[in-house]
Amino acid sequence: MPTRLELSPVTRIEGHLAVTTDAEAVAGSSGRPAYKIVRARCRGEMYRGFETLLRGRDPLDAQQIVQRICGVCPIPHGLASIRAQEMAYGVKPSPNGRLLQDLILAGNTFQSHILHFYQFCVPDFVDAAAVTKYAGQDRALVGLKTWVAGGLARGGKGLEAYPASPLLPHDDLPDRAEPELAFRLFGHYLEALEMRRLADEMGAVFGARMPHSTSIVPGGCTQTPTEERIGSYRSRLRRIAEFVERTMLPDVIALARSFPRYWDLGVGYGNMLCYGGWESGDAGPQPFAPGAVVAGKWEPLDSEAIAEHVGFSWFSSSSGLHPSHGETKADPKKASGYSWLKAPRYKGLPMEVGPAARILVNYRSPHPWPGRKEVDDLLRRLGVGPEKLVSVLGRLTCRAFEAMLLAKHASKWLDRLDPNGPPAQDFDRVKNGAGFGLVEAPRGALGHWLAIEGGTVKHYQCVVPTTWNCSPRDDAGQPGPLEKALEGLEVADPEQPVEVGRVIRSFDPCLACAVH
Ligand code: NFE
Ligand code: MG
Repeated sequence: MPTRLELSPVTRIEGHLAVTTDAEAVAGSSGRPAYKIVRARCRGEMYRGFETLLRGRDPLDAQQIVQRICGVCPIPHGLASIRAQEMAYGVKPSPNGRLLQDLILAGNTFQSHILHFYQFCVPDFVDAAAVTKYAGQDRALVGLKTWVAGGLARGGKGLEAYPASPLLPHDDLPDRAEPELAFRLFGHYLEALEMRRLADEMGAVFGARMPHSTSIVPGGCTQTPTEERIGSYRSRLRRIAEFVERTMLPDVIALARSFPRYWDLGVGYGNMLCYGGWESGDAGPQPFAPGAVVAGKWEPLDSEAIAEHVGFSWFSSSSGLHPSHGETKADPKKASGYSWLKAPRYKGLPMEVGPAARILVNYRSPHPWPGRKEVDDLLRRLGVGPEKLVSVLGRLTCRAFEAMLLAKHASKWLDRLDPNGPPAQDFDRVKNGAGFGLVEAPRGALGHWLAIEGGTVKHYQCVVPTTWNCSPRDDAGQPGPLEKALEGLEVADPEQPVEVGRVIRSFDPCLACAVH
């Protein structure tokens, strides 16, 4: 008899994700009985309605409103809206304007990637109670040890905020990192909080404030790139670059060496989509070019081939529409529905988006890509081939690796800022027009589609990275990418399904974004 396993909500992420899996008993590799997932369903548990509340508003307000879709990745939402407006207004950002927008996005991406690994992912692999056994002198770890030990001495008091987390004593927790690795990762957990503060400060240098920037506008940015601001950004970028290269990437590699079987878990379809997105000015190679990988083969991006299915979503809208005429009609009682996410498909296929998609699409591209040699070096260090990048560990290593790559690009973008040049390009508003903006958010390909009529928003649709990754089944019954990645996964102990959490979190889901 299949066993139903319900994880709701999945903790440590933004918003409400529920995952239901059906598993059957199998002989486990350790000789004990285990459970193998035969099917999984991802459910977005809330409706937000940004696409409908934008209708009838001034399009210039859109980049402010859409940033409120998320506190983790507000900048890509703002920029997708700005790209869509720029297309509608027929304006191209000034060179400074584009660089400033990309530098603000870079700050936001560092913040999000560091958050994902240390705050969301590490607790899946490390039993924090192990820190009570720490005998070294590291001040951060000694502080953490005192805090955890105090909580444990009070019977978990003060730690109740983490009911499902390894901060509570679980001597029987399966498959956890050895103490030495645990000490190392938890020591950096605290440093990561400081790095995230720096990354948000970087965003605020040109973004005027974070998390929701007030300075990004169609045509560029309202903050001028003064020498002082450039210096302020650069000093923080240096520290982030050093942290990513000397701490985060080595930590991810150390984790990979301790849990090598996760190169083969959470694999899924392997179809990858990348919008490119980083296009500062017109000079110099950019971090990622757009494209797709389908059945292992690269192909150019065709944004007309995107459609959203709603057969299994709580929407009564027509299914299979391109987002330029997509609809958002909520139908919470729809019998076939099981999620508030739509199911975006590319040429009818479920596609994975995110750091692994950005890297694999560019790695497989026939065009020259400056990152290819560095990916080869990384793969050599890891002792795996590029096909392994579609896995739990592939997603984690790609995230840290691309943060390093991005830091190098951001440093060059800073060099190209002209303190005497205009930070934005002027433009004329239009009564009627349409456009779309494709960017790369930390979690992957993000698109906003806009139509303006009579000077106000007539139509607005967002297709968001987590909507791609955590989508429900489409009209043809094909599971979404995360649903597929969970199929066949073995769970050693259904009371402690750590494997499921590790696969889910490798996609870095953000449900606040996904349901928008
Ligand atoms: Ni709310 Fe977002 C998603 C990212 S879209 S975190 O999914 O990254 O900009
Ligand atoms: Mg949408």
